[in-house]
Amino acid sequence: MKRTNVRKVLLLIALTGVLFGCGGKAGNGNIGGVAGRQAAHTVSIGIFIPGVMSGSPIYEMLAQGVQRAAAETSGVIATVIEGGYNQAEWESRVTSMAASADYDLIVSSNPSLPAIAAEVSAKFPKQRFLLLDGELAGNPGIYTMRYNQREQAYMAGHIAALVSSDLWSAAAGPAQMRLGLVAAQEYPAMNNIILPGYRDGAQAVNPAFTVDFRLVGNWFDAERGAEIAEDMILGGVKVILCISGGANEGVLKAASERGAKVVWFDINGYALSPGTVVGSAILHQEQAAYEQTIRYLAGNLPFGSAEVVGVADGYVDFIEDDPHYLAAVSPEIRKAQGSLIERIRSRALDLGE
Ligand code: RBF
Repeated sequence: MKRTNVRKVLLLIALTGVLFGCGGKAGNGNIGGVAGRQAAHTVSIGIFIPGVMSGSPIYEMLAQGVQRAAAETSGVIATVIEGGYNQAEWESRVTSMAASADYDLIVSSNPSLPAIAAEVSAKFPKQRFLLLDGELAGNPGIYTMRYNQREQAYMAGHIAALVSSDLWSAAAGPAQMRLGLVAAQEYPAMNNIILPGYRDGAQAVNPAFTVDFRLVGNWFDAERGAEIAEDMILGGVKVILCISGGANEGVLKAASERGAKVVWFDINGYALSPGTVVGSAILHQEQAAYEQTIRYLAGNLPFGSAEVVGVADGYVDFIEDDPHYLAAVSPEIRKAQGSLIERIRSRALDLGE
């Protein structure tokens, strides 16, 4: 995978597209399935949300980025379609979108979407897909851009371990060398990338750290999220990473009531509970969605290819300059975390993908 300055290239492409007012149609070989549509000079984009927007910033950022690109380009409309929490229905929802031929491009985000899009693509080969947070190479109808979530989770585990060590100080036993990870469900990116990345980041601080990994069972149940977090905290866990959509709210509440700490994922979460949220390992998904949509509208999205982007490319990050972070975490911890981030950013530390 080519990981050279993807961001700079994308910005250049974006700028070119905007300067020349690319509305998407002219010379755009990548627009398919629009033959019957009469609205000349209109490009229609369907944003498929695999779940619901509320409580899942990764989806809010997706929609915002695509809509920003659409708003800046004349003759482009973008429509949000929420797929809901029943994952068994997603393929038929996306099939209907393709069958309607209403959308030149279907945009979505989630590791399960490439397989769904491939099924739909076999039936509707002219339909084009732009998929973030997932990976599939070689399908001429599909472009994917996956984030390096090993880096994201590693940074989360590193700050969690630093903060936990600080809270327990000396004389920590096995129960004190445990960090929490509350996930909504299991999926390959969670089990094979995020969980091990989180554990490895913690073990870079101290090899004795282990992870208490638990599942909510859905992406919305805040009460269940709170119960799990409480149980973890009673067992000695002081710092919890939560990746469970709307259920994160419950984890945050339980932690703040019991003096435990939380690491946030995907967006800046410090202000949600100042002093309780001690880290934010984020994705620049709004920017990615914006840039890739602009790239599509300029006729330059390389369908068939799969890109992976990380910290050094500017799409994965850890927020170090938020006043709540400065207030919540000691200078020593910030220094240790900052040096890790710098090593990843400069590629001195290569964590793999
Ligand atoms: N992340 C969310 O924030 N909200 C969701 O509703 C959501 N649903 C998902 C459903 C499936 C089947 C999979 C595989 C992932 C889902 N994710 C969801 C996780 C998302 O892709 C990503 O891993 C996390 O947001 C962490 O970056």
